[in-house]
Amino acid sequence: EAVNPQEYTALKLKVLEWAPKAAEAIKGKIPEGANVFLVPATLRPETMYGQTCCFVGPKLTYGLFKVDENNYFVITERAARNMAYQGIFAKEGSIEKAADILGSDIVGTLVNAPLSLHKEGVRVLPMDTVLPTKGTGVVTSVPSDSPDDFATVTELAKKADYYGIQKEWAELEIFPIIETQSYGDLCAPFLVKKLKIASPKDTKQLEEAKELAYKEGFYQGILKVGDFKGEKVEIAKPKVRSQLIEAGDAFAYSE
Ligand code: A2H
Repeated sequence: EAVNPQEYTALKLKVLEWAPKAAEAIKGKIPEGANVFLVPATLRPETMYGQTCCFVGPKLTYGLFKVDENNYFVITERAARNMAYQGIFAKEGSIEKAADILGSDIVGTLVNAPLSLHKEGVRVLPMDTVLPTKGTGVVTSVPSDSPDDFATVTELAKKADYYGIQKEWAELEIFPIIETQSYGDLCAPFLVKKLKIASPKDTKQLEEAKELAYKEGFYQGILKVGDFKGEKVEIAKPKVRSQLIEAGDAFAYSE
């Protein structure tokens, strides 16, 4: 655990179509027509244009938590407790859980990913390395700029049957989002190849790739898309974040 509080951007990915088992798990537990959101926590809001899927830990249990009469979040219970004390739920200080849902049952669900160039929505996919002790236990995937995400979508596409998913869910086009001097405009795929990372289990090299990608992307990167196209990442990052928050598509979450 970090000593300093980590300030995340929590993004609201609205459920468009539930996977059958998740639909079963929540049936009759929330009012008809209520909105449900998967809520990943990210440190890189400026990369949200590049979302191609959303990860959950297949073995983790998530809760369906009430935000207000019409809105519910799918997150870990741990994150819900934190949010309850950050003024995020209508009823401050307490949590109201409508249902439990197993991560693997959410896989296949179609969600809307704010700012993503994939406007048709993205799928929820399994990621074995999701930590239950960090963020919300939900991770949005940006394979252009996150080596972890790229290694995972590559593995999922390679072994789609084994993971019980449709191959095309893991093969959405990876658009360039950030231009960098050293690694081109697809930083994560470049570094994964350069460091010969073969799977999400190559944790040591992934750690190094993550470090390199973060430094280069943050301090040297230039946005290639969106309203702040042409601006340095360092400058554009808070602007993209504010835009998401003002649109009601995200909120500040810290732990
Ligand atoms: B980041 P820190 Cl493009 N388990 O978002 C594993 N990873 C998690 C997580 C969890 N429970 N919760 C959040 N994360 C990921 C974007 C991104 C991220 C990019 C590049 C790097 C990057 C898209 N995925 O993170 O330990 C989330 O992925 C590199 C560190 O709190 C979140 O930001 O520093 C980041 O890890 C938070 O990690």
